[in-house]
Amino acid sequence: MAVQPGEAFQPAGLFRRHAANPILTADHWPYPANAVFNPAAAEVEKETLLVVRVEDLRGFSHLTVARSRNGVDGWRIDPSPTLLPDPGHQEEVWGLEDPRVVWLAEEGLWALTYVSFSRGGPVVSLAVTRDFRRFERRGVLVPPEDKDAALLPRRVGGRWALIHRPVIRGEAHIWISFSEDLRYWGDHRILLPARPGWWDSARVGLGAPPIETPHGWLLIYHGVRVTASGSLYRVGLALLDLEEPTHVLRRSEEWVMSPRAAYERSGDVPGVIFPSGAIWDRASDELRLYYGAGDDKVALATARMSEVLAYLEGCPEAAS
Ligand code: BMA
Repeated sequence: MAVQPGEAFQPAGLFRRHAANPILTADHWPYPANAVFNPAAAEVEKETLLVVRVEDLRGFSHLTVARSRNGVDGWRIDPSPTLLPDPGHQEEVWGLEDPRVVWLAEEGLWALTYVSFSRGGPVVSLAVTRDFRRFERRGVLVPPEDKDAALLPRRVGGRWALIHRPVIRGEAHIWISFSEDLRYWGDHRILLPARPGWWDSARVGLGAPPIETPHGWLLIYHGVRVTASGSLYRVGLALLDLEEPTHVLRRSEEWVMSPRAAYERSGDVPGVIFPSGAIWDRASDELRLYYGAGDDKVALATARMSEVLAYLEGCPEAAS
């Protein structure tokens, strides 16, 4: 297979950019939009469903669903916004951003965590849905500033777990919190800290929701370094213990994806790869990673889950 632009530069060689990238842009949209990016991803009725962040021409975001049989092309996009900010919810005044979606088997519901942009700063909100048409808002989970959140799809030790990224004293680490009822959250602790001096020194944040594998919960996260020309968003990996998810088993020292392709180095915010959804096809071993590129397009990279897990097993243990 021909090497895609930037392919040769990916450490570990785990993720391959899809030849059809970028797979969705504002030009595909059925109504005027500035940018489409940072989508949640789910497999629904044998189709790939993306909940895409759409930025309108005022600079506010909302969420719109796109469906495809193969997850690459032939997208059927809702003709109008699927989930708009609700004026009845003060925290949504400046829009809805960066959704993640998880199937909660116990509840028989999809849980959509997204960033509501409030006057007090960004916060994480939860909405649940059965059909991606009607949504029930469950409100804000923890106080601002908070972003980059997803639930674990099942209880661990009898409790729900939320992985999220508050900013406290200017520090932006990935945290984990627990709840009996998906409403009141506690036992907050740092899970994956930003690493001073490293490629992920300025900020880290959860990318796709954690994936349960035989080796542990796979975390795909973004790490940021601030450079003379702005922030550089790259992708790293970690593995959490299945029943004690506060325990980080492994963390990649190197990034596994970095903005190299032209569509990642251009856009409204050049130099950003922002993974937000992943689908693992257990039968074929394929892991599909959906990400925002340059804050205005949706792109796709694929990997073999067996290779990702073998790579992580070779990574050092990480103190949590
Ligand atoms: C983060 C979020 C993302 C965005 C990224 C890069 O803080 O706001 O929506 O993709 O910055 O600009």
